[in-house]
Order: sequence, then structure tokens, then C-alpha cells
Amino acid sequence: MKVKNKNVISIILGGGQGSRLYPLTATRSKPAVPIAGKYRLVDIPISNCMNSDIKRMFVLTQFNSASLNAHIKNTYTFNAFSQEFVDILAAEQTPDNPKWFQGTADAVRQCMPHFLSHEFDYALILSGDQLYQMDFNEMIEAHMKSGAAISIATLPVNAKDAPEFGIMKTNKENLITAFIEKPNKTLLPDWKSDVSPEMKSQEKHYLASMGIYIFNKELLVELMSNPDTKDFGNEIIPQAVGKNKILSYQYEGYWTDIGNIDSFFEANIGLTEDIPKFNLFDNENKIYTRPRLLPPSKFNHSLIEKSLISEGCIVSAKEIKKSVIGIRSKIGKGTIIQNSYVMGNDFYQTEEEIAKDKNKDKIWIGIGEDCFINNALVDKNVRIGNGVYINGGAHLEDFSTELYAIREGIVVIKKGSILPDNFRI
Ligand code: ADQ
Ligand code: ADP
Repeated sequence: MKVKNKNVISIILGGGQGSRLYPLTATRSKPAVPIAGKYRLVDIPISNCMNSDIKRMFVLTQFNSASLNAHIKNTYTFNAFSQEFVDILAAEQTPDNPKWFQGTADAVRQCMPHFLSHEFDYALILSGDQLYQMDFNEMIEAHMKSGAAISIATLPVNAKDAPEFGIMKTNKENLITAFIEKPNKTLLPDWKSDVSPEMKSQEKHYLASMGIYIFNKELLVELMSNPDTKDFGNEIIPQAVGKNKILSYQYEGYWTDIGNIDSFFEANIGLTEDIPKFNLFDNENKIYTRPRLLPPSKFNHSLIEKSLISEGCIVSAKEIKKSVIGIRSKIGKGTIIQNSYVMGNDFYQTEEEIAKDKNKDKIWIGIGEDCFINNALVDKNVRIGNGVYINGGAHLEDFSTELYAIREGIVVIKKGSILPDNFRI
């Protein structure tokens, strides 16, 4: 059985209100959050689809932003005569309006008319906030071969992580016999599965849902006709178990959730490891993003260790260690940056603008001289003066001001903030 692009549409759940990624989502929709210095969150599921030759994609998002539109429009342009597209479907109402997406299934339900105007047999439903590389065709082929009505991608997790996921039990044919969404720790003993010896040795006894689903079209249409079910994990999947054939498709590669500040930060800094678990340097599985035609990065006199530096940067820093530096970053001399993700800037200031700023005692866009930045996430277009000291870590409590927020010890400098000379956090 061969999968044809024509059989499959993909539906990317781009995000609810994005409150777990606040303040990165204060002014932009979650799929537009910049990741790894030059990409955006939505590039990950879209690239997985492109690499699996699934080229009809819908991105469902709670609100639309200029940056998301510009990014999709300028990146994913297909041949006008092909049937390939990436469409953004945004909830058009306000938070108080009941039409605002009430959950993942509700988001899919509200967009059903858009999906049904296309020909498809299977809908591949994906989360927008996960970092992984997966060939969906293998999953679709397994789904077709099993004759299941739904397939869920799964991976074994340990007892510490299990309460954050949908956990299931399967029979010998890998069909799901029971499912519980985010079980309380006390219930876990009842939900152990017979996993491979390798997984057992890592104490990963629980089969978790990765939130990646394949639905046969007819069943999806039927399930979406009930307006009372709002969520896949809480309602649709648990209610479908027992009534439908549901396949557990076991995945063993690298996969991580990047839905909150802590995991988002770890996933970015993880890219600086000797051999990162997520491979950006791959001839086959490319991560697509907007081509920006930026100049090469320029270094004046810096020591760079285990860091990713994106295009178009001007770096005079003294030292950059274990950090990800985003596009168009400008970093002054004497500055030390470690264990941090600096997202970069949307544009360059001209020499005249910088001179004008200086006249008005205004700080230029970028990071100034003699700063120290550790355990921080610096959003785009910030103006950091000279001698600024930011030292994130477990000693800091959660806290939020107009300029920055602290989440689990990570200092997040908000987009466009101006930190005056010698500012200390
Ligand atoms: P969660 O990730 O906690 O669990 P949820 O918050 O519903 O589930 O998010 C799933 C995806 O949908 C995320 O990408 C999120 O941003 C997006 N999303 C949420 N609300 C949305 C809305 N209203 N409109 C558009 N997109 C929205 C789920 C499953 C678990 C499974 C984990 C794996 O419920 O069973 O184990 O994913 O991460
Ligand atoms: P993000 O979601 O990353 O915060 P935005 O919604 O702010 O992004 O949009 C970024 C886009 O805005 C970029 O394409 C950039 O070209 C443009 N942009 C923003 N500010 C300026 C500016 N002052 N001058 C020129 N271009 C700008």
C-alpha cells in the first residue's frame, strides 16, 4: 500500500492562548515564536510534513499575527499549478466570544468546512509545540495496513513524566485497549505496559501519546458532529477507545515537548551539545524556513565555544559559550554570554539611526559592551545598554515586570525592551 499525497491532509494545532510560553507569546501567536536562532515553531511540523511529502497543510491558531502570516507567505510558496499549500486558519473572534476555539477538537470542528473542501482519506493531526523528526509515511502505512480507524504515535516514558501525557494500554496487535489523559501519580501502577528490555532498563514503563493522530475521514466527520466534545486528549480519544480500532504506533527517536519556557529553553540550549539529539545538519531531513538573504556573520575578537550563531550577526563579544544567537544579532565588546538564547533582531538600524539614538541617549538595538548574560532568553529587538548584568538561575523566584519575566530561574527579556546601562537582574 503506497501513501499518496492526495490521500492525506495535515492539521497542525498551532496553539491555544499560548500562556505557557508567555511572555514570548505576548505579542505574537505561538507558531511564530522564533526557535534555534532562525526558525519559527511552526517550521518543525511543516518541515516534517514536507519531508514526508505531505504538502497540504492547515495551521490552526488562536490568533493571527503579522509575523506568522509574513513567515508562511514568504516561506511556503508552491507552484501555482500544484495542489500544495500551507493555510493559516485563525479563530476570528475575541477571548470572550464563545466562538474562540474551546480546545483542540473544537478548533478542528470549527475548521471542518475548510478541510472538507479538499479531497482526502486521512487527516494527520499534529501538535505545534514539539521538536522531533519523523517520517509520517511510515506511520500512515502502518495505519493503512492495520485497518485501524485512528492511529496514535506513542513513546514510552518514565513515572516522573507520565502524569503530563495521555497514557494507554495495548494488546498484542498494538491496538489500544485503554486510555487515560494525564493520570494522577497514584493511578500509575495500573497503567504499566510491557515495554522493550531497553525501555525497561531506562524505567520507561508507560506508553505515552505524542499527541500525533491519524483519523480516517469518515470517523473524523462523525466525531466532529458532536459539539460537546472539545478536546482530543480529554474526550475524543478516551471515548473512542473500545468503540473503534485504534493503533498505537510506537516511535523511538528523539521527541520533546517545547510548550513551556523551561522545555523551550532546554530544547534550544540542547542544540549546542557535541552531538545534539535534534539534528539540524541533515542532508535529507531539512528544516525549512524563510530565506532571508542575510550577509555572513562577522566576528571581531571573540571566543566562541559550543554555540550556534545565525546569519547576519555582528559580534564583538569577549566570550559566547553554550548559547544560540539569532539572526541580525549585534553584540558589543567585552560582553560575556553563556547558556542563553538570544533571538536576534527583525531589522538593522542604519548608521544615521544609531547616531540619532546616541544623541538622544537612546540605546541601539542589540546587546551593549561589557555585559554579562547567563541563563537568559532574550526576545527580539531588545536594546541592552552597557555593563548590564543578567544572571538567571535557581536562586531567582518567578517574577514579572514590564521589561522581563523570570520562569523557573530563566530570565526572559521581553521583546523590544530597553535595559539601561548597568541594569542588574
Ligand atoms: P497537551 O499538549 O497538554 O496534551 P493540548 O494543550 O491540548 O494538549 O495541546 C495540544 C496541541 O494543540 C498543542 O500544540 C497546543 O498548542 C495546541 N492547541 C491547544 N489548544 C488549541 C486551540 N484551542 N487551538 C489550536 N491549537 C490548540 C496532548 C494530548 C496528550 C499527549 C500530549 C503529548 O492531549 O494525550 O500525551 O499532547 O504532548
Ligand atoms: P516576531 O513575531 O518575531 O516578533 P514581528 O511580528 O514583529 O515578528 O514581525 C517581524 C517583521 O517585522 C520582520 O519581517 C521585519 O522585517 C519587520 N519589522 C519590524 N520592525 C521593523 C522596523 N522598525 N523596520 C523595518 N522592519 C521591521
